[in-house]
Amino acid sequence: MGRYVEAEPYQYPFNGDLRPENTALIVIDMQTDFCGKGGYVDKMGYDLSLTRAPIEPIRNLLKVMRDLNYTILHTREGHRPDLSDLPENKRWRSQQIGAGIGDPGPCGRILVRGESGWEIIPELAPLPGEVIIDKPGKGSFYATDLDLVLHRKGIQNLILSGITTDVCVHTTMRDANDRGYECLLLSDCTGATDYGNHLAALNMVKMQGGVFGAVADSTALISAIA
Ligand code: C5J
Repeated sequence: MGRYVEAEPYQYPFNGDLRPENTALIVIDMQTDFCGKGGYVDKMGYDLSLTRAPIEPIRNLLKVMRDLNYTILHTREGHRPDLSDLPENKRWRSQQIGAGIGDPGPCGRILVRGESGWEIIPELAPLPGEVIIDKPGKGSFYATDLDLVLHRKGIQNLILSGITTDVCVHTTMRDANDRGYECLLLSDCTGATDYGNHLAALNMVKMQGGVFGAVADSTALISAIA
């Protein structure tokens, strides 16, 4: 008899093997630049309430999963101060929308490592010992050691939270799925700069019997593990 989360389109994980020893929660890019006043997303003119919506559900889930000794990982999107890891086209596109990566803003240089806007928001600050992955791109595996860290910890199940659902969370989930991780996306612990895109991103996961994994909310996850 296994342990399952009531999820869509199937009970997660597929094999019922859900334990603190083989399961990690990844909290993606909960940085001021993506959900704080004066950050990158704010400068682009998007509604911050959409990317701030997952803060409380994640905070609550972190407490539960930390108490149960699940592995917790965090990611930060950002670039080196000399911008040597910033593709020219990514910079150009950000300038077109008035939030040039590397340019000064109210929270320091936009999406640059070490600046205040790049920091994880205090409400969701990593605890000592929790792994932080610094990534230059949207996916959490690209140009990082995330895969190595997960393998070393014996992680098979990856639970995804953070922002944004349709960009960094989805890119990470798709890549993790291709690498054989069994993925669960949490609908209330994620958010996008457009609500329709958030819903579409959730739907995409559920196609073809769970083409990238499964979707549930944090309440369903907590009732399975608590
Ligand atoms: C974006 C992210 N949207 N964290 N980054 O540029 O989704």
